[in-house]
Amino acid sequence: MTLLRLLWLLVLAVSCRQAPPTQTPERPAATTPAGNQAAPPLQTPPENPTPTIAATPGGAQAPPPTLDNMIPQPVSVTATGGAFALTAPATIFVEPETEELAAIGQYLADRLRPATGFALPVVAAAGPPAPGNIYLTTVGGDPALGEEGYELTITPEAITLVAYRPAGLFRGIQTIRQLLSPAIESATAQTGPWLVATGTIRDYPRFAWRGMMLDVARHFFGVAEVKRLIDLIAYYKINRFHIHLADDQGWRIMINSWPELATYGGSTAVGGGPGGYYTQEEYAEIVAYAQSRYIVVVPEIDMPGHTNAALAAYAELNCDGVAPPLHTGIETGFSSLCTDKEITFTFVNDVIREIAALTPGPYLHIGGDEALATNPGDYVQFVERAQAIVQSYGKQMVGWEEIAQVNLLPSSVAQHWNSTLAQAAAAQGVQVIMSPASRAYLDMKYNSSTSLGFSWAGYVEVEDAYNWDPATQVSGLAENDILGLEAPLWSETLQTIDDIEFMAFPRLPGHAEIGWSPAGARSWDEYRLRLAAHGPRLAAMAVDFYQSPSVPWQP
Ligand code: TNX
Repeated sequence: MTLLRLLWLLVLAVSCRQAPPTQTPERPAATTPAGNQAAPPLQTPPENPTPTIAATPGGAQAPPPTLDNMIPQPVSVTATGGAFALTAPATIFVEPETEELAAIGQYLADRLRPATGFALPVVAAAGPPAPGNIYLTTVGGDPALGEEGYELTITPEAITLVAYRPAGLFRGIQTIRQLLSPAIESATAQTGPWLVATGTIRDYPRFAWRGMMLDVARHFFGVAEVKRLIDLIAYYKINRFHIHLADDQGWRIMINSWPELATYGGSTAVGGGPGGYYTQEEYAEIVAYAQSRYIVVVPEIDMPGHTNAALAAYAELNCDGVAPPLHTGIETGFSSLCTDKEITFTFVNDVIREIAALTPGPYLHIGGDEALATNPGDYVQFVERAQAIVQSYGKQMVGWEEIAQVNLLPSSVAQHWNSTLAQAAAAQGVQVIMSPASRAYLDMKYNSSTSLGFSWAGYVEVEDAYNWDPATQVSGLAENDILGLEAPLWSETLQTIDDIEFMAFPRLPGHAEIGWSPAGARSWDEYRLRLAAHGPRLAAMAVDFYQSPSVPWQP
């Protein structure tokens, strides 16, 4: 019998001897998402922080906890064979006492309270707390862990999460969530027990850019839907949310100096539905929500092509001065801003100025793809001016790989999707984000019977989405040319959050792992088992995911 098994039997023996609880645990008051709100004040620790193993009616069937089923796979994991039991008196201690750390502690408490029913107060600590608690700290954090790395130590007495920077604590919290049983993600009180396998994890990302893109232009998705998606991607340690805010079919953000972009240009969608747009306050709310999850929002206004919505809203942006009708089809490549007119650059400057002012992150994406209706010489001149405008507002320009045809600033970033143009970007010393359509496009169908999505880049089964590597995908691009990867979700065929979830899951966790975990450690045969264990987690989060037959899903 293994040591693990012995310890497990011991935990069960202790828990079975306890009487079942006579009352339902007290439910905490409703909590609001951290957002950009000030962190709640730290609370006083409860009188008796000594842990007891929770009674576990029905818990005897629960499998022993393991450190085996994390996505992304951490850099190093050492199991010690025991278990920590999270119980009702537990407190989340944070050190040092800052608003930022209090908010991170509160975020963890908010995730753990609904299923456990525990109060989980968040309290400032001075040094490691008494047994039975969770301790989140940047004190003594190893600088070698970088911005997002963390070290997690679980003993039978405590869960201790140490990071060099607060973002590392936030990423480590996702690991803690994944080490608890899937029921922890349930929105309603569950039985437990809430055991975490003991051991140590040291972890940090391979790539700085691990993104997802949502197209809100072809179909519009509201603030609540976007926030839900942000929460789901945070669970897999994704750190960039690229939002495609304007395309032929819709302009989705209010620009105060050109209001009809949103009010008219945003008034419909693919198929002729009502469309919609974010007010500047709503966009700022999305940005702050992402920021509280250590996710940088990358806003994209696609130019000079993919601009029919803007051209329809303002006749003066057209070379012939005539506004085209709104576009509700799915064709691309037919629209262009008029690069010969100075008003076009006034427009570009106004749009970039307003969006830059609302966006704390360093990046502004100007699109630049499929400008088939723009003369090539005009394209070069346009992108170079757009790049200078982006720079003048203190931001770095990101563009689809077609921008490699112009002189790029070293700080600009090119996004590979479907050509070898990214090589030209790298040759200029520009870093590349990898979004190869045949692997990373979340709008590609899984197979011929997937009703949503397209198949122009092929079918992308869960295995195809996992089995690629950013550093070997395009010849001539090496690891140090690559900033990271991103999985774009285009929305021509998607109308609801369920549609988004079905196309993103379970491929997105694979991309998250490719971006985070060391390359050498990855294999589909091993990954599919970990992914299988995420089925119940996604189900507990009510995610509508594709149950690929190539994954042995756990019930
Ligand atoms: C190509 S990827 C596009 C998008 C479409 C997508 C559909 C890229 C830079 N352009 O405009 O929505 O294909 O899969």
